[in-house]
Amino acid sequence: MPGAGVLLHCGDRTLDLRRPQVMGILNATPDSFSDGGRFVSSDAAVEQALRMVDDGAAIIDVGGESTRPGAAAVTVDEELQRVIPVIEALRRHSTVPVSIDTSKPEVMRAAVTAGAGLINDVRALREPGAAQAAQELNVPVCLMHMQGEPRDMQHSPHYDDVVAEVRAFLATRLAACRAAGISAPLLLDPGFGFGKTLEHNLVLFHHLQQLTTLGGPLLVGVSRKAMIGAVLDAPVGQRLYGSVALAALAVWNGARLIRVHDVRPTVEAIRMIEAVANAARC
Ligand code: PT1
Repeated sequence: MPGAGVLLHCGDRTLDLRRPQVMGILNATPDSFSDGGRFVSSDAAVEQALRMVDDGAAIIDVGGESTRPGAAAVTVDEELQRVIPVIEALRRHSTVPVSIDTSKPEVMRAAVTAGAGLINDVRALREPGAAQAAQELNVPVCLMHMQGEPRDMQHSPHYDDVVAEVRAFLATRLAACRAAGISAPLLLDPGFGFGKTLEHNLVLFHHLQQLTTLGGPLLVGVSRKAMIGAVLDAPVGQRLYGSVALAALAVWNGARLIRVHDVRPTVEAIRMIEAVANAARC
């Protein structure tokens, strides 16, 4: 279980990455929390978040833009309308740290003002104004690798050496963020499923440890993804055991934060990995 173990200060709340932890996924999109119409129900979203906290999630990741393969872009206003009420309600009902899953500087600013303490950006602060917003907001940021854009990223992913290229991308973005004056902690994420074939994902996972030496704690998100569906020939509703297996393997190989839908089973698997990792010869 290699990798960087640190206490992350997320605004007024703390995320203890001295132990591997689970990030609970909260999709603030109408397909997830609709009251039958076009609006996200904050009540239903907060209820699910509180359940994830009870199950052991150390942070809740709120997202209003779907970044699944084929997903269309959303406007700033739409994204704000989805995530801000959920963040505000979550802040009222819990002391858990909140992460905002966005690439838009306007959403980063409004979300951190509403109480989010970490920025999770699948575009690694490459959108115009995003790096400056993150620098000013001074909260930890997760930088993720993606080839292409969600709409077309799975059309023809190509790498000469996926491990070397993802590693170099993360190193370059880390250096660019430091050069832009960002001094808050930076997490790094290989971006499983983001412009990668099944083989790319498996090779990247096999060599995950090579990303632990870049200098930032590693975040891994594989929960219910197509790579599990492809190996198991299973629809999205039958990917729990595959997801938990990969979460455990990721932690064993140095990941510090695992982004998941199914919090309780993942927390239990991680606690067992931790017990073995910490065992001393006697
Ligand atoms: C992730 C991630 C994310 N994934 C971070 N943020 C999604 N830091 C959203 C599929 O192949 O891994 N890391 N935010 C969800 N996106 C996807 C992508 C969902 C691919 C599913 C797939 O099935």
